[in-house]
Amino acid sequence: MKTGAAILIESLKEEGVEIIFGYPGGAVLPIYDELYDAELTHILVRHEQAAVHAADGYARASGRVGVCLSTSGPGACNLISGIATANMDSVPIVALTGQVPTGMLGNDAFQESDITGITLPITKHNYLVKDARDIKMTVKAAFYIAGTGRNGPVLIDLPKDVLTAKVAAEEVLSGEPELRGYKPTLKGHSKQIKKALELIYNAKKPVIYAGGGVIAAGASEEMVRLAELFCLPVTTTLMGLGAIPAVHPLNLGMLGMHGTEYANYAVSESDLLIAIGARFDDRVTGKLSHFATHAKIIHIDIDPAEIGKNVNPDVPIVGDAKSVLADMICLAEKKGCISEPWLEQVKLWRKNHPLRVVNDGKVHPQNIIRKLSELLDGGGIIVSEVGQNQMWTAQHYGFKKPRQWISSGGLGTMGYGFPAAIGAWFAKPDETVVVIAGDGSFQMNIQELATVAQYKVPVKIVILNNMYLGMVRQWQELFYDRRYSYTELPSVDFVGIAKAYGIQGMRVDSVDQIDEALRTALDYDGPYLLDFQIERGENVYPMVPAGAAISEMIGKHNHNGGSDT
Ligand SMILES: Cc1ncc(C[n+]2csc(CCOP(=O)(O)OP(=O)(O)O)c2C)c(N)n1
Repeated sequence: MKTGAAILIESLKEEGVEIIFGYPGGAVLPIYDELYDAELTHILVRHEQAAVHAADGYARASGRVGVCLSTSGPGACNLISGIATANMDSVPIVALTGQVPTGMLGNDAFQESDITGITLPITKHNYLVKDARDIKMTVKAAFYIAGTGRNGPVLIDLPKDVLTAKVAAEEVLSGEPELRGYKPTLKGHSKQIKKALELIYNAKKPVIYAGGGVIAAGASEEMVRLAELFCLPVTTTLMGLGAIPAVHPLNLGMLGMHGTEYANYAVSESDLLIAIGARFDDRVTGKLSHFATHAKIIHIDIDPAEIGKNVNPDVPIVGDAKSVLADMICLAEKKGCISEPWLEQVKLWRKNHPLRVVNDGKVHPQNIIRKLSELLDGGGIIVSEVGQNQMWTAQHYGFKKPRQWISSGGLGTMGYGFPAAIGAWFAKPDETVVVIAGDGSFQMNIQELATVAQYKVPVKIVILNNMYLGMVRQWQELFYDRRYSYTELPSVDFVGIAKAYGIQGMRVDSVDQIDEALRTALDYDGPYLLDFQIERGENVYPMVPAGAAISEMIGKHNHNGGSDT
């Protein structure tokens, strides 16, 4: 006879789970009792929100399913923004929650919350397990659903009596779960693929618009090969950074609200947009009716629900990006560079409209990120928080490969970065993991300094400290007449706080300290916090105001390469 909790742990191990991020409580005591001597690593975070973000960071860095565990009621509710974050960015996680005993469900019992009801719209699927015999099959199905098709979070709610129930081994349901109606389409339709190639052959101003789906599908190599075959310029979304090396001559960087000017011009002028694993998010398209108006559109996506959601493509292809692109490359007739004048035009835009960096002896965040990129040679795993820090990092770090860049894109969750960096390090302990944070975001999960100290997680924490909720302050400056309503943050002694947790740190307030400070942190054998006092009023440019066309940027250059604003 085995308890439900024992079956759960066994099932997790069968799925190859090696690490769980969690926080205990009454409803999950049976699971914690099993974990006491299980051959499974459990990381005790200091807030359930950090558990789910860590599981998410682990999943993004490794490509495997991340797992988190919380108790019922308040514990489960603390997972919500992390589950929603994973859902918006299609990250495979399995969240395990405790629940009150089945007999008390619906009674407003102590620490009860209807977590399957609450998370229904933000999970790919969720389960309330009412019988211990179902645990194994449920775990199997959950991992399968989370990690196939368009990846996403799955929640399993486990009532306490189900966890303590004893079941004979032969009673445990096993085998392959039957998932009626769930059959992701992996292979693209060959006729559509041929049509797409025809459009490419005939294009004069083509652009690839690559999203996070390229990285999720492991399709970067194929994407770059297709681009090289016909010399197609590539722009990526925030989530697609790393799909093509930053230094690749065809790479235009990010597009959209804080994209490069040249990417936004290229997309606006294009006559063919090849969207791969991207979802035409409003931060990318700006005013939809003005987005790529001259372009025919090919849309490749694994999720049929994405096709036609925001734009109607001329050639829709449902399938796994890796498989579709491989088929395209196979069928492609070699035509060489299809449009030299277009490449020349794009090059000219790039030359005349570069991202701006200022070297005036002050501490500017762009320079810090460029220096970090130089010192790590574009390597490492770079995790960001949300706000200006995120956009500066996206713009200026020279990412080389997929799964190097971890950031909350769709939901934009402050407090995500620090715990996600912890999870990423557990996935890739040989990598240098750096979290770049705003002073506001960092304070949202600052308690995880304790977790870092306890497990000696050698993450490097780079705070771009402007003593503001910077991105909101930027909007207030530009669109609310400089009325800085509740966005100023008082100075915090972050180094002192780090020290209190037993973590080393340094405050940096002059430009000539930047290089040495970064080197010190990177060389240090353990976690290290750098508190950079950056120019307080610095903005992220260029910027497409909400609701404008992406070619209408604030902070752009004039066409000779000089400054407009
Ligand atoms: C949980 C959460 N609350 C509020 C916001 C809205 N928001 C977006 S950016 C931002 C300011 C971020 O400030 P900070 O972390 O200091 O970073 P900075 O922009 O200064 O780099 C806020 C409040 C959010 N994205 N997430």
